Amino acid sequence: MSDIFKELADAVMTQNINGTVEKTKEALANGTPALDIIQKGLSEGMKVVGERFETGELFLPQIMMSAKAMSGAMEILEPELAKGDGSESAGYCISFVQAGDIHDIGNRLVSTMLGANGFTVKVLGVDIENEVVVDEVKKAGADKVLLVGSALMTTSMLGQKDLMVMINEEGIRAKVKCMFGGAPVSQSWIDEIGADGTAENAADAVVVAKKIM
Ligand code: HCB
Repeated sequence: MSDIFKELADAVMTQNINGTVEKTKEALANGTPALDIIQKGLSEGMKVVGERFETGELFLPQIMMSAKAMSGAMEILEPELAKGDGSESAGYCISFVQAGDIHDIGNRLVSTMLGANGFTVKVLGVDIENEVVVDEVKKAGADKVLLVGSALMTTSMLGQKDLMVMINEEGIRAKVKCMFGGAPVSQSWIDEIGADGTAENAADAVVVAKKIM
């Protein structure tokens, strides 16, 4: 890992809120692409934070501080990521985090990247019940709608399976493409629930979204 990416990851890992923002500004000023700052730096730090939480080395208040550090950096990076490529509309998306789940950092990132790559994105936010998603699909004027759902917990991930059932029962499956992601989501889960795709990160999400739409 290059020095700047290591420094960004370290700043998140050590809950250094101001340091994360400063390092992000420094990296941008040096010409580092915003997406690299996130994927090669900040997200790597966040991965370690998650692992240390799991092994009991870090506790919830520390994760909250790391999340605050990353969110602070994202406020600077989102306008950079949102600078679109001027492409024609790639389609309409509804983006949300499953009910019971408030992890929004990854979902925000994916939504911003889709917006920057020609998609019109309606962001519903966190802790969204499946009924709300289905209502939004019905309300959408578009012929085809891409659902961009995130779940960061094994518990909230189960809501994705229920959503697929509901979409089929409501008779709207033909107009909906379903891309689900988040740390516990795997391709085998996507196959099991009959969704259309998943993505490891925000850049990959754009590629998958364009492919399945
Ligand atoms: Co949270 N938490 N957390 N947490 N948290 C996780 C998710 C655990 C895995 C940590 C662990 O145990 N190792 C764990 C879940 C375990 C499980 O279910 N198996 C966990 C837990 C247990 C909890 C609480 C229950 C803790 C408690 O209260 N005791 C609680 C739950 C609250 C709730 O949701 N009801 C909780 C709370 C928190 C916060 C508030 C402190 C904070 C969230 C702040 C926020 O989001 N505003 C937090 C954080 C930060 C994490 C970790 C450390 C990082 C998540 C993150 O932001 N990653 C996470 C550990 C981990 O994920 N391994 C931990 C960085 C982003 C950029 O990555 O994976 O979200 P991402 O998104 C990627 C990728 O998945 C993909 O692209 C994104 C961008 O690259 N993607 C998609 C995402 N969505 C997509 C959709 C698509 O269609 C396509 C691709």
